[in-house]
Amino acid sequence: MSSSDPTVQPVPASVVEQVDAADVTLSNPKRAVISIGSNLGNRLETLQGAIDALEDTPGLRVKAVSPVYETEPWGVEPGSQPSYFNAVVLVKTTLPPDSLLERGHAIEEAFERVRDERWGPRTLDVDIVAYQDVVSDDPLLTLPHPRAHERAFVLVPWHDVDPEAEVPGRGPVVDLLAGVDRELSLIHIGRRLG
Ligand code: A4P
Ligand code: MG
Repeated sequence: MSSSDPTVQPVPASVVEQVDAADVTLSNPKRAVISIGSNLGNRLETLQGAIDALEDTPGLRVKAVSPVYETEPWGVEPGSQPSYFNAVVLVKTTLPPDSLLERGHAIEEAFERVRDERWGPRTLDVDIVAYQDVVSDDPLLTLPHPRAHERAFVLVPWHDVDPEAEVPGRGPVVDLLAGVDRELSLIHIGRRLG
């Protein structure tokens, strides 16, 4: 990674602690699925930076990166926001779910994401789509992500990198895909990151 990379940042002390604590389980990493999205600034560069930052996370290995798709903003008035670039990243990690979320937030902050409105435009959104088979309705970290099963911009790239994937408690991604509106102008922009 180059020294000008904006993702170079100290790993939070709490994350380092968690990794140290998890040391004995390093041989037993957990699978997690992460969705990354950007609809402000240089979207492709931001997604690449997010992947680099994930790769630089202690206790985390990036196993696969999906193709990038250009997608219409979900949940807002059509035409009111720029389109998104979205991708899905499969990782293996010894970080527990809350530390993974914390790391995701730190990566968002490295890209100067401002949280002012829900579903507002953002330089970077990092969502934990799934963590092993964990099902939790904790509002701080709901697993699987409560809207992942109805979002083409998550299901399509996820299926690309893992055709056998299942959303815990919801069923196979391939079946869920049949029920989503693919019209979300999912444009495969023909770039591979990673
Ligand atoms: N949180 C709970 N569960 C999770 C999880 N599984 N992963 C909490 C990540 N965060 C989770 O999120 C608000 C809070 O959700 C976090 O503090 C965390 O504790 P946020 O990122 O601060 O705010 P947000 O993203 O605006 O809200 P929200 O409800 O998480 O929105 P989504 O579901 O993330 O949707 N359209 C397209 N085409 N592509 C996109 O990527 N993304 C969104 C954001 C909307 N429309 C989009 C896209
Ligand atoms: Mg989010």
